[in-house]
Amino acid sequence: MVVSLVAGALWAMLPAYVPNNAAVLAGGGRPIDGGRTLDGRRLLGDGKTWRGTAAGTLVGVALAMALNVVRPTVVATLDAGLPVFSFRAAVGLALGAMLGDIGASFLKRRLGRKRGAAVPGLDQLDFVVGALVLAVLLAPSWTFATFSPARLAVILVATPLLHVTTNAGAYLLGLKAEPW
Ligand code: CTP
Ligand code: MG
Ligand code: K
Repeated sequence: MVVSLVAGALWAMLPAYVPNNAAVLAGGGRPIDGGRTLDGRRLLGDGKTWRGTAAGTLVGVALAMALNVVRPTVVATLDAGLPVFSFRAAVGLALGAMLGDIGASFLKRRLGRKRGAAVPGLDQLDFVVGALVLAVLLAPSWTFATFSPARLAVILVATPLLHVTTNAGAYLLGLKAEPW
């Protein structure tokens, strides 16, 4: 029961979790804001690049399609109600996660925080909000059917924990400049 709930919630969010990590690995190159500033501060900063955003989105969508392929095998082993991703849902989750993170950087620069500065709460949930919003816009019935209140509650608790451990791991491996 609980295992099924947690498995379903995390499975549904995986295409939104992976893009940020893929962007860390693929990042670099031209920043999205092209160096532009607003009131003397960068619009987004050098941490938001075209390459990282494109790679993150592609990896997230590809992961959703791969999860659809392995789903029957997983369901046969673990009796859990795992969602099947429509292509529109996959794009909503993956691109939405990237846009949520970009939106947070826009806010951080307006608050005067430099690239890489930690803003607890915002850093851990920006991509969840972005993913859910774009998924609702692109695939409304899929999103409402998939994200039950119970699954949303699991996501709100589990995501910050997963985000903190993944980023600390990436930092220890030398893949990321800061542990958040
Ligand atoms: N990255 C990227 N494009 C994105 C998101 C991330 O290229 N859309 C890469 C960048 O190399 C970035 C790294 O992933 O430095 C880590 O991402 P994140 O922690 O989100 O960025 P920060 O560098 O911390 O910048 P910010 O303060 O704006 O969040
Ligand atoms: Mg960061
Ligand atoms: K971030």
